[in-house]
Amino acid sequence: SVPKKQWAQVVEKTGGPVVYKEIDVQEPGPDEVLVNIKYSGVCHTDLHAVNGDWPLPTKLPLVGGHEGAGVVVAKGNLVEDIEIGDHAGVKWINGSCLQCDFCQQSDEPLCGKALLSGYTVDGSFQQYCIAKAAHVARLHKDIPLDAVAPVLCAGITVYKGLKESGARPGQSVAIVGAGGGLGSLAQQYAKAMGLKTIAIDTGDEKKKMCTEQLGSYAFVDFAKSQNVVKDVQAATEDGLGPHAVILVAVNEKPFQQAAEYVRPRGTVICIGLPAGAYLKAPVFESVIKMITIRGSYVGNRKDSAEALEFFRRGVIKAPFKVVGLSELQKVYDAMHQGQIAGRYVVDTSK
Ligand code: 8ID
Ligand code: ZN
Repeated sequence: SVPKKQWAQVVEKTGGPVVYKEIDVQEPGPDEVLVNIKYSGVCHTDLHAVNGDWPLPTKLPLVGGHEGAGVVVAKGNLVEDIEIGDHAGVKWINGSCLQCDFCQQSDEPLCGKALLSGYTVDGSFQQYCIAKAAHVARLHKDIPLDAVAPVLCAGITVYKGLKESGARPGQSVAIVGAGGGLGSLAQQYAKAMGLKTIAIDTGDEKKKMCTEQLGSYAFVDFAKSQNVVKDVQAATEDGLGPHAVILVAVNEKPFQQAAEYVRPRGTVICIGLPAGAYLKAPVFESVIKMITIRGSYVGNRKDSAEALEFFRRGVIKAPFKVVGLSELQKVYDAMHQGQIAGRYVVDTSK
């Protein structure tokens, strides 16, 4: 049976810190499910939410988290296609109207009424989380709930971004911010899609992870390199630059550089959301190289199911570390310092 009280990490004021405390368990509405979250990944978006980095206010008090994997324990009376006991994932898109132009074309992330887990509605840094049944990710029971958690945002987002890039098997993709959560999964999805990856990030731990564990054939250390643009181009076979660039760094600088090193006809995909940042590209080179620069925002329900299926097949393996939910603030501190290689996952029972 579902308890009345539960442990959660609560943002009481923008800027933090998060407060670990007991709060009430909510009841699902008619079109909602209640998921007993077992594990949740910690995304840099959660830290942006704590810090109020973006021009979009969060609810307050707020329970963050949007990579929540667990078990359905209650459901509303309109929910027919998911059963109590099923495994489910709470994603960034908690719900959407399902009626607007965008929802009708399965661009649900663009829905003006989209509910955002851990941002405009309470998310997965609690033991019992509500999500709209239409959007909750269905997880096969043979999928481990700890390892799959990061796929629920990071995996879906980079898989979608790679599709949006139009890169084809055999081509090369630069992953900028490769040592972080999204970046580590991006290398695995790219590899599974037959792409070659150049990892860009900093430090020996991330270099080792990217080249020895995640399959990148080259690593450019942005802090050590004298000229990132030249080094990235030099890392491609013919020196003309990668066919696509996936920007998942939390820093404005690489958003200013990517158009310079991407290959002619290439595509720059912007995913990272550094506070107050602007895109900048030289008009001359952008025009004569015929480059494309586009934004990519999570994924729709089908992208999500596809990204999860790659994971279920065992072709996506990215490192993660598990700590108790009670230790979330420590994870944020390490993330702020750029010290996390891969992803942290919190165990809501501790
Ligand atoms: O749908 C979306 N567009 C979406 C979905 C999910 C997350 C966007 N995001 C955004 C987050 O809000 C965040 O801004 O993507 C960004 C990356 O999230 P993350 O992967 O969870 O962050 P992380 O684990 O902290 O990794 C960031 C990496 O960037 C590197 C850091 O060293 C770190 O490994 N980095 C930085 I900061 N500056 C860099 C630079 N100049 C850099 N790497 C290369 N060059
Ligand atoms: Zn996220």
